[in-house]
Amino acid sequence: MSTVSPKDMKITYTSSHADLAAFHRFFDEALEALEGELGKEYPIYIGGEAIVVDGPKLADISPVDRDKVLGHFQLAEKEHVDQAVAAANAAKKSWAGKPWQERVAILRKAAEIMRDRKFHIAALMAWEVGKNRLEAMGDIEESADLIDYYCDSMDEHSGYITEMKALTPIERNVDVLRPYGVFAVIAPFNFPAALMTGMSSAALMAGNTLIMKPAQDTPWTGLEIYKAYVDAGVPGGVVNFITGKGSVIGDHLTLHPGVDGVVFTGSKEVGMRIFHQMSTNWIKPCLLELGGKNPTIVMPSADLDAAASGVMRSAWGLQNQKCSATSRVLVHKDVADEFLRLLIEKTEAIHIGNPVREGVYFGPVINAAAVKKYDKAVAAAHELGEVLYGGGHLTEGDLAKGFYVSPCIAKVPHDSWLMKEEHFVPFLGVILVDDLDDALAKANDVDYGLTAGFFSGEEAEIERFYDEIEAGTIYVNKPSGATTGAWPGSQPFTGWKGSGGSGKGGCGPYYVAQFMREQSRTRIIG
Ligand code: UN1
Repeated sequence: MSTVSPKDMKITYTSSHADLAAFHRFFDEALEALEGELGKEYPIYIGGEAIVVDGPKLADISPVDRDKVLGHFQLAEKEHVDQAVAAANAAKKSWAGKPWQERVAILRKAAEIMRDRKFHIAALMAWEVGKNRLEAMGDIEESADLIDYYCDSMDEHSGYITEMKALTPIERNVDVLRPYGVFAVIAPFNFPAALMTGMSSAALMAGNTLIMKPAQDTPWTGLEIYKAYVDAGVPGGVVNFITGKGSVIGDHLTLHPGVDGVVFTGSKEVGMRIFHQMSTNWIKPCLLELGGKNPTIVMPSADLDAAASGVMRSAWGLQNQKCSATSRVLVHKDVADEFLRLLIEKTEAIHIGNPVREGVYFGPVINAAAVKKYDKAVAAAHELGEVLYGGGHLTEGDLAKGFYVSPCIAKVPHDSWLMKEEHFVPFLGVILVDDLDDALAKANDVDYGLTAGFFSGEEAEIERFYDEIEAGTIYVNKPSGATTGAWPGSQPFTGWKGSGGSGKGGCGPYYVAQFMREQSRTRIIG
């Protein structure tokens, strides 16, 4: 039996080096312990105070099993948003006034706390999102690594305090990056730890105070991130935590006059609405990561088995509910038959089921609305193209209790809406292309530009892909995930065009700086 400790075991989205027997043992223990915690009620936190809202609660139901109620969360109203914004404003002077090294030290501690609790958080996340074990662990590991990486950015840049050139001998010029004030942090359901942590930790170490709002479907994982901050020493008020319906409190929060900036990951539709509405008297920072319609191109010179593996993993990991997922394949007509045969073979071999169980790769989609979206895409594919694989609901045995659909592969026309819009369900569109010109033109002919994958054995083709693809996070010949698996410090996760707001991504060297505004300080000393 392995002697490795739970904390020392490290899982990333692409790692296969861990002692998996020990991993599953620790995971089983965490799941068992979790059973005793189910069904509790959780408050919101404003200014460090736990608050219970009168009226109905938000039931946190597992997509794996609709009868499994993980917990009951508060449905915050607009007045709670007002209170949270007031608390964040009251706390901003003291937090921004702390030496940056102190903020970094507190946040590094939060990362350690997340690592201490990672099996617990991964276990509850697996139930809450319908994520498989390794993906759930990757999500919380990434969270801790994001914090450390952003802390390293602060250290490397000495807190973004830079001595500038003196124009005359009698002056001293210093450039400082300073926080904006209060940030609203709005996270999606699919990476409820990593995306919440990435956005919030960068905002915090930059010296901002926060109102954190997790997605309606994943409040519990969001709460665990809040708790890690507070337990590490982030004062209540500096972080505030509210749960509720986006339709009730979302706009009130993002458009609040007391909010100085918004950082949001979610749909392009919502992100663009926030962007257009939030700045009235002056321009406020609005950092957006808005999904993708990510292509993978397969050329005749490619290792087709590697290409099929890469597409299989990036199309079906988390049931395609990743902004980074491959949702379009552009395969050269000369190798299309063989590539599709391999892709279908690998898709057929996927273990579908309750993703909380050992060895299952593919679980349910997040909710009933996602099933509807899937049905609409499949119906359109039958009408406009040809469904090659899947397309139905899965209801055998225990699957009937959850939101299960089969992975669907369909040939559909490039100019149909199926190939232009992000569906966020397990639907993969395939088109055949004539050559690299055709592939690049079609790959770029969408509003999005987040990730892209390329499989080719030709150096000149690879260089053209690098230069001409319109996407921020690109991968060549990666069988462990054609377009997925970005990691802090290794792959900045940057959305171009409709996929992002600032052209600088999370996981990258320029991220933290975006949460600050510049101040040039000139002082005459002689
Ligand atoms: C997302 O895809 O929604 O690169 C976020 C990846 C992960 C997820 C990013 N870091 O696949």
